[in-house]
Amino acid sequence: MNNEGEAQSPNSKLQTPNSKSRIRATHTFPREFKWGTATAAHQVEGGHTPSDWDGWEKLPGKVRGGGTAEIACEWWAGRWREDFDRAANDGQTAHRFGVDWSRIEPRMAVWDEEALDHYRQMAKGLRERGIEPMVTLHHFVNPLWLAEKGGWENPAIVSYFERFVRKVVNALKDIVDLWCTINEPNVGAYQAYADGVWPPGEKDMSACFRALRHMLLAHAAAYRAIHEIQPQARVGIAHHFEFIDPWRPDFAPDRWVAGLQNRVFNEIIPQALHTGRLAYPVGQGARGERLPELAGTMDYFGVNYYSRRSSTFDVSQAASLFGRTFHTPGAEVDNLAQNELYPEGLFRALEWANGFGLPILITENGWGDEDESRRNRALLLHLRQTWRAVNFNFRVQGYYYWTLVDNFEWERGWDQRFGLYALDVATQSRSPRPAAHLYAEVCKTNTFSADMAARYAPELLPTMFPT
Ligand code: IFM
Repeated sequence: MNNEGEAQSPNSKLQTPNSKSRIRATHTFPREFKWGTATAAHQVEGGHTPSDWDGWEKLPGKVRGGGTAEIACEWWAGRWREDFDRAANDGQTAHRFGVDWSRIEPRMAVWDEEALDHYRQMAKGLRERGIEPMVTLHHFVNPLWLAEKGGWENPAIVSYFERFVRKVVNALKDIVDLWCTINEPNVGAYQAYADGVWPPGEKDMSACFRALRHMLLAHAAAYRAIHEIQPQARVGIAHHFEFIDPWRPDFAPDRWVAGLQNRVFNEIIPQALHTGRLAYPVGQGARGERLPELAGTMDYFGVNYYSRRSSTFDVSQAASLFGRTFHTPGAEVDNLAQNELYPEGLFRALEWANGFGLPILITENGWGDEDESRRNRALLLHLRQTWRAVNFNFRVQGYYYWTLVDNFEWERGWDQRFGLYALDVATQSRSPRPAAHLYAEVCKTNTFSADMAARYAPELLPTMFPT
C-alpha cells in the first residue's frame, strides 16, 4: 500500500520507454456531479440577532481572541451578492446556505416577513447565477426565546421547529427543493450539553442525549412537514463523521472504547433515522428505544468530514465514555491542532454512508489553517478520496467545500480560516487564496489532474501520480 492507502500496481517495477515521465492522469467526475461551497447563517451574516449565540460569544472567555460574529462577512448587509458572484465565476454549481431561526421568528410565533424575503432573495440570487441552493434550517443557533424555554432539552422544541420549518418552506418552495433540516446534531448536542463550550454551556451527558433525541424527533417532524408541502423535496441532515481509531489496535480495551465512541458519535444518528430505533450503547437506552417516526427520514445522506482521532481506554474519562482521545502522534494537524489531515477517513465515511443505499452529498469538507501549501494538498487529497468513492460506485453526487469566505468559527473565533477567499473583517476585502484558483479549475473542468497537482501541491506527485 502507498501512503494514500491504495494498492501498488503489481507492474510498478515494469520498465517502459516512458517510465521516467510522470503519469499525466486526469481524474474525471460524472457529468452531473455538483461542485459547491457551504456556509451557515450566523457565521457569515453579521449584525445582531435575538439568539443564544449573540449573547454567548460576548461573554468573557467563550471565544478565542474575543472574536464575535458581529460583522462577519456582512451577508445580512448584502455582501452575499458579491460572494455568490465569486462562486459563480469560479464555476460552482451548488451552494448550501443557512437561515437563522432567530431572525425569522424573533419572538415566539412572531414572524419577520422581511427576513424571510431576504432569504428568498438569496435563494433566487443563487438560481440566477446557475447555482443550485440547498437550505440548512438549523445550524447550531437558537432564538433566545426558545433558549430561555430550555432549548433542545425542552420536548416542545419538536413542534416549535416543525412550525418554523413550515413557515420557511412555504416561503421558499418555488425556489428551493433541497433541504438540510439540522446541521451536525452530534456536534451541536455534544458541544452545547456535554462539553459545555457552546450555549447553554452544560456539562451533562444525559442532557446531551436528551437534546440529541429531541433533535432527531424535530428532524423527523420537519421531514414530514416538508414533504407534505413539497412532495418532490429532497430532505436530509448534514452528519459529522470523525473517525475514532484505537490507539493500540492490538489492545482490547482500546478497541472496545474506540468502538463505543464511534458508535455513539458516528453511527447511532444515521441508524436511528434509517431504522426508527435509537440505540445509545450505554446507560438506560442501551437496549434501544423504538421511535418509528424516525425511520426512513433521509432522502440523501449528508456527510461532513474533516478529521479523525485516536482513542485509548482511560477510566478517569467518564464524560467521554472512558476513552481519552488525541490526534494520532506524528499526524499533520492544522494551526489550532483541531483537525488531523486524514483524507482516507473521507473514503471510509462515504463507504459507511453508502451502506444506507441513499444518494450521498459531501455537505462539508475543508481545511482551516494558516498554511496555504497544506490547504491545497488537503483539498487535492480529499478530492482524490471522493473520486475513488465515485469509482467504487458509491452514490456520491456532490461536494460542498467548507467554506467560500473566511467566517466566524464558533469558539475558535477568527483563528481558524477555512475560506477559499481570505477575509479582512475590518475592511471587508476578500482575496482569493491559491485554493480558490485550484477549486475553480476543478469545478470548471469537472476533473482534477496531475497537472493541477504539479502546480498547486507538487509534493503530492510522487505518491498521487508516481513516475
Ligand atoms: O464551521 C463549522 C460548521 O459550522 C460545521 N461544521 C464544521 C465547520 C468547521 O469547523
